[in-house]
Amino acid sequence: MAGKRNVAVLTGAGISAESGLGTFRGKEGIWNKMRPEELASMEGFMANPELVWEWYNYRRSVLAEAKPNPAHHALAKWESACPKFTLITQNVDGLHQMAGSKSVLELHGSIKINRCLSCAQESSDEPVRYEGKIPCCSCGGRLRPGVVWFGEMLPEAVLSQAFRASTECDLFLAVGTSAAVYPAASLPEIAFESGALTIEINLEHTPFTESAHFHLAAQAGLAVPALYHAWSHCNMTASNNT
Ligand code: BJW
Ligand code: ZN
Repeated sequence: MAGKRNVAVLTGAGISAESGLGTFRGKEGIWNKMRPEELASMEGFMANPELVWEWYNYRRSVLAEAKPNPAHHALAKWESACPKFTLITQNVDGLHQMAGSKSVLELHGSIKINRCLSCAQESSDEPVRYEGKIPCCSCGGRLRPGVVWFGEMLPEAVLSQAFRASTECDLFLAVGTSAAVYPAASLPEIAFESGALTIEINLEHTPFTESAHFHLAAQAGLAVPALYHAWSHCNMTASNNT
């Protein structure tokens, strides 16, 4: 990793697993029990808003107790130490920011935000709790979580920054993502095709594994701090010698 001064990282649900948050896919993933279209699409929300709010409120309550783990902390340190560092996350949990990362490209929004279906106003007040009725905006419109569901567009400016960083970086890490959901899943491939050194950290193989230069079959909480130490060791040495 010596000389790699433009680093981009894509994180997924697996990086927060060691903080006690559930993943979508994989052995313990929620999609083993529920259909994604039921919980993470506008059609699912329209058909059963109570169920969808119940799920998001459950996740908000788990998140209220959750803390960033060593992988989140290592990425925050990496950002401060690296000349050009882009952190791209598919997660909506805010744990990167809680660990001290200053700039985070949130591809799929934030679970802490509510958005009104009528006036589109966003609020990040105390999480709305589903208590038998669907939360409403002050305009009377129905609120939804401020996340990106299947079939919805990702925030355009955020996505284009993520594409640019993946194209321009010289080291790309894919951490705890099944690389199954587009357009996020195209970012590691773009980095690989653009000539970056690509490293995947995942307990399981993914569609990206074959293209990655290295696949580290390890927990993110162990592998990311170890990689950061290795990177900082060889890059501090390199900069001291020049
Ligand atoms: C560990 C670990 C540990 C565990 N250490 N590792 C091109 C081709 C095919 C389909 C499409 C395409 N373009 C668009 C689509 C459709 C669709 C899509 O991709 N479908 C595929 C499933 C086939 N994409 C979309 O609809 C997207 N929108 C879009 O493209 O708009 C344009 C458009 C609009 C209309 C028509 C056509 C195009 C939007 C996608 C939104 C995804 N939303 C969700 C919910 C967000 C809100 C919420 O959190 O509730 O995002 S779904 C869910 O999946 C969530 C995640 O961010 C996302 C990715 O999951 P992630 O992060 O990878 O987690 P997991 O659980 O899948 O994997 C965890 C991994 O960690 C596992 O591999 C474990 O092994 C590993 N792990 N513990 C290391 N300790
Ligand atoms: Zn409103």
